Amino acid sequence: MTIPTQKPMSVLSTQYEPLLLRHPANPILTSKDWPYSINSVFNAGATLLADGSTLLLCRVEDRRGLSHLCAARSQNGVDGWQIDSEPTLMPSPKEYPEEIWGIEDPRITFVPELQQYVVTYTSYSRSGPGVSLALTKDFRSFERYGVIMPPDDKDTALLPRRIDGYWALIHRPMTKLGAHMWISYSPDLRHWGRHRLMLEARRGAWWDANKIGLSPPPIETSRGWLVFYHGVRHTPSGCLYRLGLALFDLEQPEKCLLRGDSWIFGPEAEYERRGDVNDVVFPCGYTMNPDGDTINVYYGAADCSIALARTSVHSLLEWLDANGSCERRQRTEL
Ligand code: BMA
Repeated sequence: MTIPTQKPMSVLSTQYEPLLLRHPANPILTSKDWPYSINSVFNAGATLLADGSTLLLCRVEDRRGLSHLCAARSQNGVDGWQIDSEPTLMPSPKEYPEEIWGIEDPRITFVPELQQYVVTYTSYSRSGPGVSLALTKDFRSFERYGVIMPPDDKDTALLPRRIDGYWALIHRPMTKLGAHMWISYSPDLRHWGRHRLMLEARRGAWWDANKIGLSPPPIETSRGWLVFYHGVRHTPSGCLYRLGLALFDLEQPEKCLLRGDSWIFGPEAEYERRGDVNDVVFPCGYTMNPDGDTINVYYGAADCSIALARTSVHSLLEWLDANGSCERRQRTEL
């Protein structure tokens, strides 16, 4: 009797080289760490402070279901977190009615020209999510600009420098034809125009069909803006949030240079697969190590905790060179 020959491992296996490595201490922050009573903590913006410590501006959901933002600081970005004893930025619906149902999912950009951090976040209004902006020097007092993109819009970050004299904001308006990433320009951070489509959700069975959005703020590299974005796959048992990668032109950021086909990070660990919302990895921030290459990605896991994964600029670019293609070519293939 002949025994059928086994297929080689590479064909049978579903193994792939992970591009983002989960920290063994994950999840690094949960509701149990909080100095006051909360439901959950997730989706944190991240930045390095002047003294080299890490600041996370965390989305905290209270036990009514409404979110506010709370700062956590750590010397090494992994443990020893000093968490503000009370909320750092609360919704102010009296002055800002668009914040009636809370503020969510902050992204932080340090802007050298302003010597300030610009925080963009979702304000949950009666008409749905909109985009709000605030400036801060220290994450203790904030100058609020109010809503800058009306509902339904979210998943926003500011680029750290002007492009051709204008500030540039990436955001994700909802349209009848899908949820795509757009970029808009402003002379003063208040008035926005010159709206351009930046990256389209794919269609059909793709992992990033119909709904995508920016994840952390773009990373400026010598080859372009490196962008992590999330794709939302609707399945009969709920949504699957995964992460993809694309590269955009430095001086024309609406121009996509490379876009990967497969996702690079998805819910696998127990704390990502089970929570208030199952199967969600949702990064809103990263920090860069002094080597200028290692990236610490902070992500919300299953809308319940904050976790950390590490990667590097060179490995992300290498992966895009091997697995990415030009957006224009893809469009014609759709
Ligand atoms: C998105 C946002 C995120 C959340 C995710 C999964 O639309 O609201 O804040 O983590 O859904 O619930």
